[in-house]
Amino acid sequence: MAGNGRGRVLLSATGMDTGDWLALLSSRREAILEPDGADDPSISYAVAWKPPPGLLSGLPNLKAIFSIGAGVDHLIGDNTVPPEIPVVRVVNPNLSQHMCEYIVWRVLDHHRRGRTYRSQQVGRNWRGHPQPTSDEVTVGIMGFGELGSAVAEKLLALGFSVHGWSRSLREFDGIICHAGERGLEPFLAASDILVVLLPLTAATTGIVDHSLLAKLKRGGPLGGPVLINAGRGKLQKEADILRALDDGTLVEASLDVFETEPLPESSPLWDHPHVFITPHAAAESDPRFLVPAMLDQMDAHDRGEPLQNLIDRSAGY
Ligand code: NDP
Ligand code: OXD
Repeated sequence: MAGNGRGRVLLSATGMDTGDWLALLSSRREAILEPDGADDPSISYAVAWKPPPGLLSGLPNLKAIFSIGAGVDHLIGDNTVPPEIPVVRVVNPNLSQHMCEYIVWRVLDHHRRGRTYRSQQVGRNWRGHPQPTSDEVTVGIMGFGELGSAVAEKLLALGFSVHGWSRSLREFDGIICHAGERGLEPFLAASDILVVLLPLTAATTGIVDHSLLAKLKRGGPLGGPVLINAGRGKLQKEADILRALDDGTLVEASLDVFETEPLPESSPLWDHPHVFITPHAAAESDPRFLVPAMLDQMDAHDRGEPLQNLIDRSAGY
């Protein structure tokens, strides 16, 4: 145990700047930055993003793992993470706000013909196009959880029709909800813009393929279906997305996540005129908002209170 009688926190974050995370964690608890702390019996909690395999199984008194992201595929995919240790994921208004901003930005850009007008500007071309209203456009949100439902609320307020798809059937005012395999086809058939906010699990890997895209609504007011993926890159098959864009199955795509990240320079997605790319930047975890919430949970757990936002290992998210 640390000097004040409370367990230490181990921070392990691959591919990220850890300075602010460590400083904020250290403001209320003793915190150690990996590679220090391996096998340390004084560590009670780990705060982790893509930790090195084996690290978390070596901590004899670990009480809980806090994922630095909402997605936990970085932990679930590592079979050295001890199955009996609870995993807390990020559910936070700041993260939801960032994701809402990203999705609303991309939906409106596709809806208001951003690509067409940007390319016209290059040619100094003064030409207007018919503009549907938002209520003529249906946005289908695939993955209707914390982020999907927050996004749905913003899109509804803008007047879009919204459908949601999840594993279990949800109820949400103003939204047509679908669930499971049986609900997938009607959900896709209603969607002009498909927003993917699913977690990456065994059941969702590669789900966004050509056959799925071919089931999206045809003949809608945007000239064809649009894809926005801010969930995980391995949900999508990029070769299929390119084929769908080239054969007219899709008209445009906004992609924030990729099968391989960073997106390799050789990827044809970079040059595709109908693809808009951001570098997994839709909703970054901001330690100023997330660390205090993690520390509060650690304190509450030490007092014997239950942890919030635990993942379901068997479902994989
Ligand atoms: P949640 O767990 O709250 O929601 C996940 C949703 O997906 C739920 O509605 C769930 O159904 C549904 N779902 C899961 N598996 C299936 C399935 N097999 N079939 C149908 N529906 C399924 O997650 P969040 O909303 O918090 O986050 C979603 C994902 O967003 C994260 O896992 C992460 O990958 C990604 N993300 C990306 C970021 C970025 O910057 N690009 C930032 C943050 C998150 P049910 O409601 O029945 O459980
Ligand atoms: C997350 C992410 O899962 O940033 O939170 O991708």
